[in-house]
Amino acid sequence: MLYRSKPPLWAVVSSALITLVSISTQAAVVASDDASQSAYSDGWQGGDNGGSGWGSSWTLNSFANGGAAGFFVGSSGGNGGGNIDTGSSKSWGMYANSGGSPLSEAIRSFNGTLSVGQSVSLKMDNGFVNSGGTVGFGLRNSSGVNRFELFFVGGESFYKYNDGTSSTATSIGFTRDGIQITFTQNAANGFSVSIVSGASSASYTGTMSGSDIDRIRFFNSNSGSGSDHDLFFNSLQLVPEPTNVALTLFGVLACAGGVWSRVRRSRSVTMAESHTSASNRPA
Ligand SMILES: [Ca+2]
Ligand SMILES: [Ca+2]
Repeated sequence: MLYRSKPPLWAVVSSALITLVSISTQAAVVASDDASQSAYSDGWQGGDNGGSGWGSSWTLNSFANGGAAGFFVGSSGGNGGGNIDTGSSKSWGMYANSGGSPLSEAIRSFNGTLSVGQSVSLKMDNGFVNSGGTVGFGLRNSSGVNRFELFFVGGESFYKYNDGTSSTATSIGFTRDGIQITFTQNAANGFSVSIVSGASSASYTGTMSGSDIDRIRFFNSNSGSGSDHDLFFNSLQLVPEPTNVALTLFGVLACAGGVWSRVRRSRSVTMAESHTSASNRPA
């Protein structure tokens, strides 16, 4: 009876394996892409599926709305300042020229849902942004709801992020040299985001209203006319592999299982000793 109270090894292992398989099927697959991949040698079009690991090809939407909007491949040095290019001077370009309320947006799905421990990183290089324009990216769920956004609003001084509830200004100021952003889901609804701009960097943590991110959306809403107003992205990555996330959790589970096993064993021994003492006690 007492011996049976110790958790059998098969129960601990099967429980951990069920958790591991569950996490592996839910977590997003490791993925990467950049503008120097062959899919973009003829430009950036809807249906392009460069890199590897993604849940979909690019969906590119442009809404002229009285202006002009669209996509191209070129050097992000074209908007002034430095660049975020890969290969032979290539970045993904987006324009949304003044004359109305033009919008260009590029959307790509992950192969799975972003899980605790996984990160999305990318580079963004915006040009000037007219007052009334906004450029940036959002991490969304399958219904298109933004769980997190990072952007620059024309006329302001600093990049901002939005956790789905409110916007917060970062300490990273406007630049045309490009910035690198790493977003990490660090808890069920928690995130951390780090931004590197030249020699400056800043990190923030927060809470989202949901943990079902499965796609990214780049957007240029009316940045303005001229190549110095173009917006660029590049070097999009999703890491680590779900097996690494699962194995880490497997290790935690196995460790917890071992501790639990020792606690139960210790209790059993204590109970066995007291039982022996009780049974040896004179009636
Ligand atoms: Ca192409
Ligand atoms: Ca630039």
